[in-house]
Amino acid sequence: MSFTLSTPRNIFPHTLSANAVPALIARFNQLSAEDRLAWIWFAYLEIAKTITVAASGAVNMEFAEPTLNEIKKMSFQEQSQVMCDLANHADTTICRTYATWTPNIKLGFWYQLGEWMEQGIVAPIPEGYKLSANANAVLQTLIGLDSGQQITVLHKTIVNMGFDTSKMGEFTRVSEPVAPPTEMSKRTKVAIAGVTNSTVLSYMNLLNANDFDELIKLFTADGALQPPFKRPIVGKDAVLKFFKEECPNLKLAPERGVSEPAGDGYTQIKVTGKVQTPWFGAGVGMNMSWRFLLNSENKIFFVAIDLLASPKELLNLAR
Ligand code: 45D
Repeated sequence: MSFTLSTPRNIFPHTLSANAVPALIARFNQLSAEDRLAWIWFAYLEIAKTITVAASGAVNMEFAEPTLNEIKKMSFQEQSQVMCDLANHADTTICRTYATWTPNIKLGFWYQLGEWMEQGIVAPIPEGYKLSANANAVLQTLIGLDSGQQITVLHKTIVNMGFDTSKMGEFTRVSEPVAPPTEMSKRTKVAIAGVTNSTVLSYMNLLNANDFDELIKLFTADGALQPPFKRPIVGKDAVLKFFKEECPNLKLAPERGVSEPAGDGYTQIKVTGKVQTPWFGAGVGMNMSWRFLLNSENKIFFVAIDLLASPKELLNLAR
């Protein structure tokens, strides 16, 4: 038996991921640009009732600053136009700039605009704006999701805005400089009930320490990582780039797992637990699973990370 990329997608096939998230995003994408913008505003207000967003420490604002300053100087009408253009994936200079940013810079940009909208510096959602009946139904569905799923929906909608990079030809991605890894003396160590595999434990500990150069050494040369609701990222270089651009300051708190042979000297390990993002800290613990496929040298050939359908799934370690 030999392993290809399609094999590991079938390990622990009973893992129930949060399908409510893509289902809701598909409905969101059907709304008009104005409705999408207003929808996010209402969604954001709803979420802010129970959890606090913190930009400080989560993002370095300097990369979005020139664009933000440009927007600050515009009239309300022009500002509304820029925001609608972003929601509409229009072909404008700002939409092209936005498209080059990493997700974190995009979040920081909107965080700042949101503050300015509240302070009256940027055009607010018109007072008394009424969402269409359809948009309101989509909002009610969001309100019914758990907070980890809610912030994932917001994250996705923000990342999807701007011009389509696949239509841009050559461009340089703008990402924040990589912060140095946590000092050895300040590192933490996870414990996972049912799992003693050193690669899996190191994966968690090195990711928590932002030590991406060491973390990538745990992978095989053609190793792959599949983030929630995405296609797998394949090969060490691509995975390392992803870690550096999109994974600083995450907090992984794995709880339990199961390990078993998968044939040909391979081992499959499923771990479940919580993950925190720097944007919400301990305020939101996302229910996650990691499904690892390790080769006979204990290197990661594949790891799939999923947002789980419900807290009940944290206990689902069945094959
Ligand atoms: O349009 O093991 C306004 C991997 C109105 C790596 C607004 C991982 C108008 C490997 C309100 C102003 C990464 C896969 C907008 C693990 C408007 C690994 C603004 C998992 C847009 C575990 C709205 C990591 C705003 C995970 C400001 C799962 C919204 C990380 C802000 C998940 C929303 C992180 C924010 C998530 C959302 C972060 C800050 C889901 C952040 C979400």
